[in-house]
Amino acid sequence: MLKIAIQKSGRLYEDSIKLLKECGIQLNNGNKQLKAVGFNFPIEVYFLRDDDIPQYIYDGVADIGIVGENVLQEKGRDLDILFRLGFGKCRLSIAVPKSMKYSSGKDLANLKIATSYSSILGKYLSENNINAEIHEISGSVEIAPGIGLADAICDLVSSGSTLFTNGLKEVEVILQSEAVLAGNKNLSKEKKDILNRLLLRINAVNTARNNKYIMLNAPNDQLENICSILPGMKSPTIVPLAEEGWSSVQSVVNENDFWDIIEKLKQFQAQGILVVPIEKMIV
Ligand code: PRT
Ligand code: ZN
Repeated sequence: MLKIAIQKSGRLYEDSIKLLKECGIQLNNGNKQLKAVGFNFPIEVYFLRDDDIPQYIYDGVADIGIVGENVLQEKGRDLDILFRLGFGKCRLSIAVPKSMKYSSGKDLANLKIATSYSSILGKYLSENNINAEIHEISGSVEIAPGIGLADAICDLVSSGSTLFTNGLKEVEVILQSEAVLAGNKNLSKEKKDILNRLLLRINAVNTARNNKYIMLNAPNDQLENICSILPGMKSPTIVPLAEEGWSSVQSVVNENDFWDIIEKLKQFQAQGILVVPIEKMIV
């Protein structure tokens, strides 16, 4: 069995469980026990605190795990990053009180910076030749300047509202992070085989999320134009309509290009455009 560690509760829990489910893996219990077993796939799921996941994988207690890159880098364990999962996105940033004048990293010199990420911050400061003091605390970092414990902070930011409500401004982004699938570097042949099966599924789920299936009707004299902007997986499917001179075109479009393509399709006289989500996509 392949052993995967995921967060027991917290921001990555829901998305991690959802991913396993979308990969067709059913668990005998998904609910806050120490572990669960997949009954239609050879996998065992361990529910842990995110901070412990890199060490468990490194020690081989778990083979792979889902964890934020921020935690992975902070713990500094030598693991493989197998897949960037696209959820749990955030950044690790330095923030200072709104009233402080700030123009560059040099302004951090001699400040006391509170953080739970002393290793990443330490590396950043030394790489940039900034001589600042790191004050390690384990939680509620954002209140440190307000209570006089530190001059600045280094913490995770997503919407920025925590910084805003604490009178802080973001001045340096030192890491962009998302949840990743990390793995032990020395997996057995059997485990690697299971992992490859899992990766095929994760890839299919992720590719599907980033693409949409599109169907439309178009006059035949516009088909060449329309096909030039709808590459599809191999090439678009074209089916004649019952009405003379018209065809139905079906293809796959990437989420990022979506609105640009729709605007062009309208220019090329496309009608009745239908866009539907794709559940799985194996290319
Ligand atoms: O109990 P356990 O140790 O497992 O969980 P935890 O409390 O340490 O972690 P948790 O569940 O809060 O976060 C898990 C992971 O989610 C992190 O390691 C990140 O990879 C990712 N993530 C994504 C975030 C955020 N976004 C985030 N916004 N983790 C924390 N935050 C916090 C941040 O620390 C700050 O307090 O949210 C606040 C800022 O959010 P905004 O939206 O106000 O900017
Ligand atoms: Zn944690």
